[in-house]
Amino acid sequence: MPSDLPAPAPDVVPEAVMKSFRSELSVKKHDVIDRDWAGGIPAQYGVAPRIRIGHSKWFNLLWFIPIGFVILVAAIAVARGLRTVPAVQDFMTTYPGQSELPSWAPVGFPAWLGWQHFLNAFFLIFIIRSGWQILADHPRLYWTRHSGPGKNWFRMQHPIPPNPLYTAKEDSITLPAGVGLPGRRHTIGLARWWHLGVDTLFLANGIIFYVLIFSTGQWVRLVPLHWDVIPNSISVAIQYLSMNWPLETGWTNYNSLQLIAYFITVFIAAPLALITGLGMSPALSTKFHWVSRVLSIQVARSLHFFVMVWFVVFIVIHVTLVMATGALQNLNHMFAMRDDDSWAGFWIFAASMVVMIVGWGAASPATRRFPRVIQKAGYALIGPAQRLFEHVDAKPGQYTEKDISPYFWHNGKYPDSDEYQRLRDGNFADYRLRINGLVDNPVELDLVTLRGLDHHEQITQHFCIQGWSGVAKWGGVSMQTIVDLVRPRPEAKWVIFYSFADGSDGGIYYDAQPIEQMSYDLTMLAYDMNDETLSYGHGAPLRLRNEVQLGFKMVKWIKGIEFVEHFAEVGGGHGGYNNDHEFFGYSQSI
Ligand SMILES: Nc1nc2c(c(=O)[nH]1)N[C@H]1C(S)=C(S)[C@@H](COP(=O)(O)O)O[C@H]1N2
Ligand SMILES: [Mo]
Repeated sequence: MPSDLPAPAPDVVPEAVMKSFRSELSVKKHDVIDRDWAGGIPAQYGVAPRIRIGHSKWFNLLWFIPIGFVILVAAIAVARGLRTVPAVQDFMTTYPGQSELPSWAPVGFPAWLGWQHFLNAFFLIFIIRSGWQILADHPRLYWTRHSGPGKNWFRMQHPIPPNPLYTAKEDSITLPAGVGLPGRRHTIGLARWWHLGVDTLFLANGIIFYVLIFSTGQWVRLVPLHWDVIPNSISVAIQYLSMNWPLETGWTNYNSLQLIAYFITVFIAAPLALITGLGMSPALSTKFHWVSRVLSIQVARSLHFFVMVWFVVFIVIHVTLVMATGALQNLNHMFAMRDDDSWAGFWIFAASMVVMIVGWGAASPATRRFPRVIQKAGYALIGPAQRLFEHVDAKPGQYTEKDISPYFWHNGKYPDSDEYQRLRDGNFADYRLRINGLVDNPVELDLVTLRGLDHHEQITQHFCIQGWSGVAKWGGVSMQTIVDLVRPRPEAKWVIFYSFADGSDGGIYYDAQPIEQMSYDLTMLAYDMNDETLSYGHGAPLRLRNEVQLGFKMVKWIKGIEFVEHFAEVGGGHGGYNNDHEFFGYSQSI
């Protein structure tokens, strides 16, 4: 208890009620990711990616390698055959592969375009790899917000086991450090800083790109302006596949297939990445309920995955064709801003490749050596947006009885202390919720008293940081009721929730939340779930709900609430157990 607190009148408040749970927090310092990472979580590799066909058949995507090869060989044979057909030859003469540009269209590429092209590629390395790491933390995709057994259409993991207390954390899989960023298992906290942090740079680069292409006329080379791009692109496809390639004229005008690929990348895939990314935000989904009813987090997440697939396939084909269709000339165009066969572009390209390879190789080891730096840098970049979205009060956000999910994942580390076991054995008759800190009326409340307070109910959607979701009905007490009861002092700015359960690494689980959010419509302490008493697995006897935040902030098995000036004075000082131990962040509206 901070010493500057005026002591409460001893005859009114027993000493024990003012006792803080802070002494039970871990003060371990985690400044590297080493063997003990996340409670010594062992590596687990899951299974090769597979997609569901029909009801319950699964297709291993590795089959695409031989199948794709056979299809390619067959397509080449077909294309070569087609080119001997007179009608096809006529068609290809009429549509040689290019749409005409307006006379004012710019020729060649300005230097800013070269820089933006490089930065774009550089940022994508980190965005895609950290995206894979995030996917590996919940290696399943769904089309419905009810992410339960039988609902996934994609998985890199075995079917969900029948064990009712199986957790999403147990379900996470390992990625090698050179593939995922930062690699290993359950490193989603750091992966998100990379993903969201570099996203802001990618977005800024993209906005500058849009402004510049539209103000310089370069846009005209990226947008199909005439319907003839369609027959022209078919013509180009036949030319590529028949191994008799079109004339390279990239300096003045792209071929139609190239144009369509660039158009999709710049004007469809990139904006869709942003929109579907934001579609996974708990705060925005709750606020823009009418959007998320249709485009649920899981639709957003699945589409986000397809955007990634598009980018990866695009990059592979793009780089292959750049190299195969006159590499020196093509590299001169984009890296040296000249249209000749000199080696100038190649050397600038080679230097940029060195930067990318070093960046690729260094990112994971550096993250594991300096995770706090990544946490800080990530927060500096995306934190402003995360804080901004926290202010959208979660109204209207509610669902109806028929939206309730049949399966609701469990997560976290279950309580195993004798103290908790004794309370549970006694049906929580001896349970007391201790609320203290910077309040005028510190209290201890038993469950009978809690159930006697104004009843609050809400049907809301849960967003776990790992990516699964579920809708449940929560019954309990609005946090506003608690605030009215204990009367926080003006200095109280943060509210700490303490659990009976330890975190993965020892020391009790806790989380800090801003006091404003305690007055939000959908912030509550729940003792019931789906009209039944809250189960052991879901946090009995009491858990937090705050629907503008991600799931890890909703402490289960709550034993105490403390109002404080700032979370920096509590535990490891980062605003929550997972922030202290697993490098998560404290504002988790996205
Ligand atoms: N005490 C405690 N509370 C916790 C956790 C935990 O590990 N310990 N995990 C959190 C996470 S990551 C999520 S997603 C939700 C999961 O709640 P559920 O098990 O009811 O689905 O609880 C949160 N509350
Ligand atoms: Mo979570």
